Amino acid sequence: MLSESNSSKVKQIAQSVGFHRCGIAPVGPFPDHERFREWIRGGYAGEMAYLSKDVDGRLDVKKRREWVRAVIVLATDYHTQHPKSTEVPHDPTKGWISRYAWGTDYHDVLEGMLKAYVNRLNEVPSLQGNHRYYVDHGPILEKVYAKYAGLGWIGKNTMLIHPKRGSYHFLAVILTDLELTADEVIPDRCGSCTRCLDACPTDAFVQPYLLDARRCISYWTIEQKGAIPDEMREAIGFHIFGCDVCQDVCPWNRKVSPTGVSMFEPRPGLFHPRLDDLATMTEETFRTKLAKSPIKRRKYAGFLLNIESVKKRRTKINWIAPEKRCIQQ
Ligand code: B12
Ligand code: SF4
Ligand code: SF4
Repeated sequence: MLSESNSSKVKQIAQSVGFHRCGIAPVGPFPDHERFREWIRGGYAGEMAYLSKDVDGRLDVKKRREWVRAVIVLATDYHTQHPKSTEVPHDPTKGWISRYAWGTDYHDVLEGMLKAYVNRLNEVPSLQGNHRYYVDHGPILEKVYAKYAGLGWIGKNTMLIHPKRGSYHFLAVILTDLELTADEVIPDRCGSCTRCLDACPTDAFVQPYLLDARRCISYWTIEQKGAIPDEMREAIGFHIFGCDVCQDVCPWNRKVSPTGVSMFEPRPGLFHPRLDDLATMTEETFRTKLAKSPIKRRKYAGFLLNIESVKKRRTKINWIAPEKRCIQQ
């Protein structure tokens, strides 16, 4: 059938451009979309006001783009061979920058690949059409589409998890008017595990699969504008920018091999960095050293506030009880 051969061509081209996995989802909407509405109503988005704009459009992409007939979802791994945040020895002079922010900003990397990909699609007569791509910035629930494109299940830590590649990957989606065959959904394999829920330093999970962003370290150290409130400081521990704990303890990330994408390798001084090295950085050094880094989102002043907050903490918060760790075997 034409749609099937087009679907396999779309996947082959994705691999040739450098994406690690590609799947196809129907347009939806899906039952998961209604959860989003509940999440917004519950106030769990905090100050991320953009998430509550045009909720109907976010939940039904056809409302704004009636031509969409399928959704192509692309995953790119960013795991490197470096130890996890739960494995490094406690050292009060050092902080933690989330793994996803060690290298070049994934928005830039993926957008470059997406441009090349769409150009390649349009070179094939049967694949020409409307192809609109998104990495984060669009009103699209990327994890939900990834789930329905057979790229993994949404775990209790709310991350998309692939049975062989775990969760250290970025997602991108393309809305297309091509007629394509959807992939099969991978069933949830979290089972009775609760490691992520137990290990979260700030108790950000209201219940399994439900995250209150207002309690997430990633939210406090990246998304919100001002200084970290005193009452959050101890729980945030050594985290300067983002947090990896609920992924680092997940058994599905235990044996994941490195990505091979050199742009996601840590820049000098960003893996388990010395706090004083970062705190003494001038604005000029911040701009040059962190050019095209996701850390720039926090801006120089915000980054210094984060470091200051980590320096003021008293607890050994990156220590996680051995039974809650997920040690490489
Ligand atoms: C807003 C946002 C955040 C917020 C909110 C996080 C979140 N879980 O949604 C904050 C700032 C906290 C955040 C943090 C991080 N993020 Co973020 N984020 C986004 C963004 C822009 C939107 C996500 C969204 O719409 N969330 C809204 C809520 C409702 O979604 P949800 O929690 O997944 O809810 C679903 C389920 O939980 C379920 N559900 C909800 N309630 C209930 C209740 C019950 C009972 C049940 C059964 C189910 C259920 O239904 C919901 C809809 O499917 C996406 C990009 C995009 N456009 O999709 C990236 C994205 C999700 N983030 C990503 C990443 C990498 C991260 C971090 C790892 C970064 C870091 N290291 O600091 C952390 C991980 C924290 C975590 N455990 O989620 C990746 C995830 C890749 C992957 N493998 O899953 C994405 C897809 C970006 C990308 N393009 O790659 N992020
Ligand atoms: S990223 Fe960190 S703070 Fe946020 S839910 Fe996961 S473990 Fe908790
Ligand atoms: S740690 Fe366990 S419960 Fe949490 S996402 Fe991983 S497998 Fe699921």
